[in-house]
Amino acid sequence: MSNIYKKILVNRELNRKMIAVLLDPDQCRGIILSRTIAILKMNTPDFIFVGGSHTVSSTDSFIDILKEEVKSEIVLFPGNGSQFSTSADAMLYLSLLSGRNAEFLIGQHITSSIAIRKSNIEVIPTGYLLIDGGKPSSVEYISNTRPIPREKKEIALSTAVAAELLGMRLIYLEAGSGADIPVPVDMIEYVSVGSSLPLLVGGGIRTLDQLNDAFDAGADVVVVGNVFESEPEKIIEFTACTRNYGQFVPKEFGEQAPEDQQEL
Ligand code: 1GP
Repeated sequence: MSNIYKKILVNRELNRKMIAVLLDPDQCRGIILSRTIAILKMNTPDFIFVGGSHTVSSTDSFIDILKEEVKSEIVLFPGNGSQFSTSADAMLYLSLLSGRNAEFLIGQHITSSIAIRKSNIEVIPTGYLLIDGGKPSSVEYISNTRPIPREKKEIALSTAVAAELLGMRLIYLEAGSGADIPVPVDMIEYVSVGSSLPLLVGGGIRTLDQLNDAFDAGADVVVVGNVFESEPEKIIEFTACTRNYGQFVPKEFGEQAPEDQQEL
């Protein structure tokens, strides 16, 4: 079994930031998939997340293709229990704690629990918090829940601490794929300081400044998907920026990470 959670904890301890490239099997197909794989072969992000809130394509075959071609660990980011795949290295076992829809708090988990237990997949219980990203998100629509308002950082923190007390291992602050505006940095900072779990942040991050802002505010892993669907080449700069985060890199090194920053 993989030990992706341990890798997150170790990197967090060393203040090494991580990036997850999110691929939705429905969106990443044909020529875009080929270009994306070619780039991922040369630029290995810490993780590839696979999933989507409304994915209908086969997760299994998509992961099998990726595993033949790329080295990154593959983590399921399922929109529902049907997106489970034994081909992945790990899965985020997501509970949509910002909402009050029992189906996404526990229902989908019951549907998939026996199959997950029989598999050899690493399961990472994750408190999933949807934050208002400036426009209605697929998660909001599909789950029929409301996001936490952007200015309510106290609610986000209380929810994150509840996740911690319930025994969850990660917090994911999500503005929704393609959000107009990412999770506010003051909310990331508030949750990061007030809770002790590793923090994933995603939704609407399109630029290196936004990536660095999320890291500066306390995100341990930033998840980026949408922008790579139209411009997979951006994976190169996002991966390099993450590797070099917080380090002085002399110009002659270009985008090559110093040896002591190579991944675990
Ligand atoms: C969505 O947080 C992820 O679940 C990534 O969001 O697709 O907007 O990068 P984007």
